[in-house]
Amino acid sequence: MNQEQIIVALASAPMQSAIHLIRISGKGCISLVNKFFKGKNLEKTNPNQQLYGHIVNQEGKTIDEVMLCCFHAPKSYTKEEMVEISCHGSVYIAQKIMHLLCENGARPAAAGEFTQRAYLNGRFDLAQAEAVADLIGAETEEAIKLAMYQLKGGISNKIDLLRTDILNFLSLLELELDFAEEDVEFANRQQLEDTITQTIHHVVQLIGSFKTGNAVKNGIPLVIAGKPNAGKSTLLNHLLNEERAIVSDIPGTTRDTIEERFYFSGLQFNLIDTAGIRQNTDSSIEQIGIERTLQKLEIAEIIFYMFDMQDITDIEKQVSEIKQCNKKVFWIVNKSDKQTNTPEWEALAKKEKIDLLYVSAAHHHTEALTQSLQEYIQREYLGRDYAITNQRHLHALQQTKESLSKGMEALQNGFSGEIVVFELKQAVENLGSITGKISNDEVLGNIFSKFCIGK
Ligand SMILES: Nc1nc2c(ncn2[C@@H]2O[C@H](COP(=O)(O)OP(=O)(O)OP(=O)(O)O)[C@@H](O)[C@H]2O)c(=O)[nH]1
Ligand SMILES: [Mg+2]
Repeated sequence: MNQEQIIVALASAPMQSAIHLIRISGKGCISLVNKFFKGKNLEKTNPNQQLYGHIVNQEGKTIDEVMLCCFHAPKSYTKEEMVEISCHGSVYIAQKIMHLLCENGARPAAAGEFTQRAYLNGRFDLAQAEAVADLIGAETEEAIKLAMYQLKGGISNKIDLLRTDILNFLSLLELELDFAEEDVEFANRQQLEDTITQTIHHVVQLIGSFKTGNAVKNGIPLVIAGKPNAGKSTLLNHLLNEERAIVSDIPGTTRDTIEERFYFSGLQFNLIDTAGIRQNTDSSIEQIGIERTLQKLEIAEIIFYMFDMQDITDIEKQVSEIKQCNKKVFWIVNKSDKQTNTPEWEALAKKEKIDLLYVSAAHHHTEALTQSLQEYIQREYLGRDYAITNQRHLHALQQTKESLSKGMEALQNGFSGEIVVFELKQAVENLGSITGKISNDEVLGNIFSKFCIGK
């Protein structure tokens, strides 16, 4: 991608709307727009102010009435000279203006190219640039909170501190190698071991935070499972507050899985209603549905396992099968409106060492469940100031941990300085790759291509 060229793109969504925003960036873009702007002379007016006028084509014919704003380098998003044109919200008009500019020296921007230029021009580091995409994609309070933290440099600062600590020792060890013949020791071995131990500890904490970060960013897969007729679809409808799934008293009503987004306590869940699990079914379609249920249980992070309070047969078998999934399970006893006496269920709960949550999905009495879910997500997912949300960062941190552990092993086993230096260098490089201190064109291309055009 040529950094010298003027780029242009629609920053608003390409659909009919009240106003469209066209972004133009690159040296000479003010003079380019000025050729087609009827109003003030853009080259002689102050930057950062809204100007009223018209965009006209080469024949002087008006394309649209617009407001525009010029920015001088480096005081713009890309740190380059920029113009932002607000035109009427017709895609056709916006395209005509962009076409006019492209015919006269600009070119269409690639996805994320404005942010890429901002990064290359030093506006922010790579982790912060990635946070811009997270912020745009954020759909919940928590997602915004984590993206904002990263955008403000919170994650980058943590990474930089760890990297600097290791880098300092690395320099001393390299110096020792330079003076190998004199057998000197610049790096205090005990301090080095302590620093590596502490760094591993922090890296492990960051890796652990990915569970929260990923859940917040991509939603938590939550599967409702149980025997046919337990009331799973009734619960789904109640949680979504709409008649999404068919409910009937015929066991085996839900055949295929039903997936919907569900927002709860500032988090997004991928709520999945499934076909009831039973052993003996003659229907091959129902059998396929059950197989899909089992697949969904594998990808679940949380399972709502539902019993019908009036059916206490083979509960132990069901519990043991679901426990094998190794997921967080909420054990729900539904239809509690029909029966209040529960000694059998309580005995079962005690034997199986599980907590039972009594609800009535049909009568919208699910407080026991929602309260328990609330407590769980508060404990497991919320209340963190920061979390890694990015797969790329996670991978780099895992690599860092591996290198540091190997470095430590080499140190403790008295291996040669070269090996320790090699591993610490790997760790420094991996940490640096998160903030973009070390990066290559391929990595950058991959990151920014996931942005929208115009950002
Ligand atoms: N009394 C009572 N009936 C309920 C309750 N919840 C669901 N039902 C009834 O139980 C029957 C089965 O409900 P569904 O929601 O279709 O059950 P399901 O678990 O999705 O069943 P499958 O799709 O066949 O696996 C329906 O007749 C519901 O009206 C409840 O809390 N109380
Ligand atoms: Mg159902």
